[in-house]
Amino acid sequence: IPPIPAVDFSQFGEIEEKPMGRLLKAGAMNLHRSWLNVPHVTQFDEADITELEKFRKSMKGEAEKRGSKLTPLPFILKACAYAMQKYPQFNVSLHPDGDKLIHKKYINIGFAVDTPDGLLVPVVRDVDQKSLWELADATADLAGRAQKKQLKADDMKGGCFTISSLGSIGGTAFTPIVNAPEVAILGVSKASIKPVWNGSDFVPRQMLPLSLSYDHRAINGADAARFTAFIAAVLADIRQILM
Ligand code: CAO
Repeated sequence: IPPIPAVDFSQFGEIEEKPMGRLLKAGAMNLHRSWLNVPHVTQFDEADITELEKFRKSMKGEAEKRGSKLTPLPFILKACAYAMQKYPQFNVSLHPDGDKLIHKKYINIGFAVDTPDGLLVPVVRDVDQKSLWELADATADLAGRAQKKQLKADDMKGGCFTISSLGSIGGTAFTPIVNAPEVAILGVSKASIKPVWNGSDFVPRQMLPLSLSYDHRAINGADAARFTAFIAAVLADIRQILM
């Protein structure tokens, strides 16, 4: 790759050099490695979370009693785990020899946590076997420990898939970088009320933007479209997980 030429910026104005921290450097290396190795494609979709949000808000009192915080994230984790069961081609890694796919029989999902020192991706284990309360508590615990620099190396290992949620910040869509050797990552942007045509009228619905980036060596575009639409459908009616 042709290197970006060095520039002496001080000739244009005052500058200050600050060393990059260990976490920032490690993150930069991982992202660069993925970016260069993985042929990325991003699939966009929207989930109608109007009913989900009504249910989540109705559980606020119960959450407070339990000392839990029920954000959309546990629901998204659960929907992704369910989609990975239905579409196991998303729960694979490419074997380094390039001849095989390694299929995983467990569903561990990482989620990106923004910290003052850089990005951390703790992993929630066996998401398919955990209740929404357990997922709410596990994500709060991991995110809290990430902020306090208290994560252990094992807390960040063994992920099969990653969720990057910028929903509490804003934006309508983005193209996340696959957390290789995983083969897909779901970006979540801020939900907003939109007019949606129901066949006879425009009705106000709360829509959650989804951006699924995937490794096109392991996953084809039609499967990515089905997988993302399936996550959207599950979030639109979370009762489907019981079926
Ligand atoms: N749309 C609208 N509102 C949302 C939302 C969404 N998609 N997702 C969360 N919110 C709301 C929450 O419901 C909460 O509001 P209430 O208190 O009224 O319920 C508020 O935003 C704050 O949520 P939170 O940030 O405390 O919790 P979270 O579970 O949504 O996210 C975490 C936790 C750790 C993922 C988040 O704090 C974080 O660090 N996000 C940044 C991740 C990141 O940097 N990704 C980029 C990586 S580079 O690819």
